[in-house]
Amino acid sequence: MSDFLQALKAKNPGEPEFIQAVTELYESIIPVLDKNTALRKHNILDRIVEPERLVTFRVTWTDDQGKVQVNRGYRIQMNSAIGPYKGGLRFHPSVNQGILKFLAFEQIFKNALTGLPMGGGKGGSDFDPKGKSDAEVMRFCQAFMAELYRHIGPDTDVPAGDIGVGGREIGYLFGMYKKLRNEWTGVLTGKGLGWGGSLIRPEATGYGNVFFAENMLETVGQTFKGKRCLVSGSGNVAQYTIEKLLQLGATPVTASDSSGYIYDEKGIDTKKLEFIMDLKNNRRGRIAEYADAFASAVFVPVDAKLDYNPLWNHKADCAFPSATQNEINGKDAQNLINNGIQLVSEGANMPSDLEAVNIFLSNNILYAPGKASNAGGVATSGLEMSQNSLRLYWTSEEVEARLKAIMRNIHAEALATSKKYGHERNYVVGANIAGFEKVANAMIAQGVV
Ligand code: NDP
Ligand code: 2IT
Repeated sequence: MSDFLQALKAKNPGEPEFIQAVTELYESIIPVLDKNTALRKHNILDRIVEPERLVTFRVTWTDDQGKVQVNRGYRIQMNSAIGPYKGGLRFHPSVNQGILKFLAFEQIFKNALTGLPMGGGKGGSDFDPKGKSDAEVMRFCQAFMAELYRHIGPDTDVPAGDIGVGGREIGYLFGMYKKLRNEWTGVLTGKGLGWGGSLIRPEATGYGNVFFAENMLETVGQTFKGKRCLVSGSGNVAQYTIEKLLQLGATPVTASDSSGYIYDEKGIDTKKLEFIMDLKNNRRGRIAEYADAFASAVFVPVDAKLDYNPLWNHKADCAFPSATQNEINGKDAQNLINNGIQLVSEGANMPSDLEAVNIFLSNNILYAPGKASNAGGVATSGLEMSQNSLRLYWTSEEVEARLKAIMRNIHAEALATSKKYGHERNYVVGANIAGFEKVANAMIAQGVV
């Protein structure tokens, strides 16, 4: 292992996801570091892995039984070289500093790839929204913002949603920010339509991922028509991935949540997708109910004894992991390959572990890392910021056209960069180097700060 990675590990104990994310980027950029002496002179590598600022705070709120609850809140302001810190908030019991640091680190390069002026950040809490009443979620969001508000602002740091944070939570967070600051500004993205939100922002991550995958298929003269697709997750990203796949003539056959997955051999059609959206967004139920509602589907519960996820062991052409980090391990990747997978495009952040990534690359399938393929969400957040600053709204056609163009540019840039560095069609190398160069050049230009 390199001295750099060894020192990183020693300095960031107990943060395996952060080490994993940095390792993947570092291995891609070695040729750039070797060639560019300015990067070494300005010690960009050691600087870029250190958060500019990391805030952690107590969040105290009262549950419906009158009991006082305590959670831990975080905001990681990772890099502001090319714009205000930008990135989501995650509310999930697994949230810790290492997970948020990996997400904030990925966000730096993803945001750079969009071509919009956004730095990298991430935040959240170990709060678990599952099973909480609306009133409890509101009180938690208000307590969270009562501290966070002093660290953010439309030109400083602009949070958005991620796992466990959707339109409802953004509404409560925004309301509290506005009350505390007495100021209506675009300080959060993912706001509701009619109070500053952008059309297509809810759809953007899933749609963007499918656009990216469509661009990859184009390079081999293919389309989505008739392709069977595996999708994991059943939240925001998964839902709109399925929607766009249907519009393009593909057949999505799976969806999942943390209790298991459904496999629908006839395919998830528009009506069945409506069922999933109502189940997850309104009734907040479990995906198992899908198999009760539709005879063509089976539900497979999570089996902790297995060292692979059977969702990835079905015959399919394309896969869209859209739940969480490290949901595809080496065995899953091999199962996908054995079942003839042609394309894997990541909706989630870092859903494939390092072994899985290497298996995809060595089998020469079309493989898109999340920082390129899921950038449509944050890109459309950037478009929401632009609309808020202009104090006007664009139509859904206009926003979707811009999103599509941004995804096309990211694809073209990652592909061209992979070629330039002698790894043609390796989108990992292409995206990592293209994102890194933009941020590193800005850091060099701005001096040692
Ligand atoms: P949601 O909260 O809307 O949905 C998350 C989905 O993933 C749910 O089905 C959830 O199941 C499942 N899930 C979450 N954690 C786990 C886990 N530990 N094990 C198994 N299943 C799990 O989140 P999003 O759809 O917004 O986010 C999904 C992924 O996409 C994340 O990796 C996120 O970082 C990434 N992403 C999101 C963007 C956005 O704009 N929202 C943008 C770019 C990336 P359950 O309900 O049972 O917990
Ligand atoms: O991981 C991500 O890119 C997001 N959760 C979206 C971030 C944003 O600011 O829209």
